[in-house]
Amino acid sequence: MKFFDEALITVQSGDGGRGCVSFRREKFIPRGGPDGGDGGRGGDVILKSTSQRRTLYPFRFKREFRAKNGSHGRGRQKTGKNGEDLIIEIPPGTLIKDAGTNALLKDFTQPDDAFVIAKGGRGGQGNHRFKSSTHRAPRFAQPGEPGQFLKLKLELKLIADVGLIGLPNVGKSTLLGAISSATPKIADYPFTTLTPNLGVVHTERGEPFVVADIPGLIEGAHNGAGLGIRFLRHIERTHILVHLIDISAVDTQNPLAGYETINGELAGYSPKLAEKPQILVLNKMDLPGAKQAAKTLKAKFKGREVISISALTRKGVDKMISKIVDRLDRFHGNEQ
Ligand SMILES: Nc1nc2c(ncn2[C@@H]2O[C@H](COP(=O)(O)OP(=O)(O)OP(=O)(O)O)[C@@H](O)[C@H]2O)c(=O)[nH]1
Ligand SMILES: [Mg+2]
Repeated sequence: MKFFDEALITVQSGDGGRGCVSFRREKFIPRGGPDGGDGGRGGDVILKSTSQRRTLYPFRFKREFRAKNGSHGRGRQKTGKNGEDLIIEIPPGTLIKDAGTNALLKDFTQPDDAFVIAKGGRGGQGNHRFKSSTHRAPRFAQPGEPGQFLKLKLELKLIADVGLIGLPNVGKSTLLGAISSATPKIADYPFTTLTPNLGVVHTERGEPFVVADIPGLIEGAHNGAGLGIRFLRHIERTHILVHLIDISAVDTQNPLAGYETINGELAGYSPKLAEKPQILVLNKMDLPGAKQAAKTLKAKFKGREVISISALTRKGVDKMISKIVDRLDRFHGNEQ
């Protein structure tokens, strides 16, 4: 199954209606003046972010979007009808780029934001507008302005505050399920998670925050190994990363190997992502031998704070949430 986080579409705003050339014809008024009405405005193409949408999946089936043209002007100074706008709904977190140049046109970081991506053409003026003392019977009118045609690339980057990273099978999805109402698939084999999951964590203090669980990373992911690193884009916008380590899978000969693999893959994807603050969390502390292994590992981290939890029994999980909230608070404090 593919997670639809990219799409190529074309949009076309409506053409303005033509202005009309017409002269009044009424009984007893032999030479009526010009009365051609203006053309209507072409419809705009509007992009709108809405929380109802979570992926770019609908764009798999529909890729061409056209707003309606304005109607032509008519006699008796009747203005043509404006073309209807076309509203395209997208999930929050979508970036809109010019498909040719890759230039960023709009970044939808919030829901319920609307943006006119292609403006409809103006309607042409009818001949009654061109009447003057020297030109009483203009036999011309303006054509409508054509609409705009654009090729767009839509790119979804989920909006989450916290990203869960780690090797496959370390318990990322179990943890997401334990702290939010999300119900990701959990199983005792690598690559259970194939697409990102989001969960909202409600805390006793402060705002709820959003956690993204992404597929596990393995060595060489940035060169395409395993599921690759394409899902890392969904944690690019997070403030902090929770680096989850399965204590029962730590190599006692080389305890930091897995941790370093993950950081190497992050760096291979983007230095900016590698520099994000990480909270280190040891999971599966309920398993036998975990305490001893944790001791060995902690010694390697040389005093760096490490939180021990069991996502399964929830032991230590509240403490971890509290640390996350502290970090997020600090982050928001720094931002101002
Ligand atoms: N004993 C124990 N088992 C756990 C704990 N957390 C997760 N597991 C088990 O570890 C296995 C993998 O858990 P997942 O949550 O699917 O791991 P993941 O990191 O999301 O894995 P991928 O999606 O494949 O990367 C499952 O069998 C879980 O039940 C824990 O704290 N203790
Ligand atoms: Mg998973």
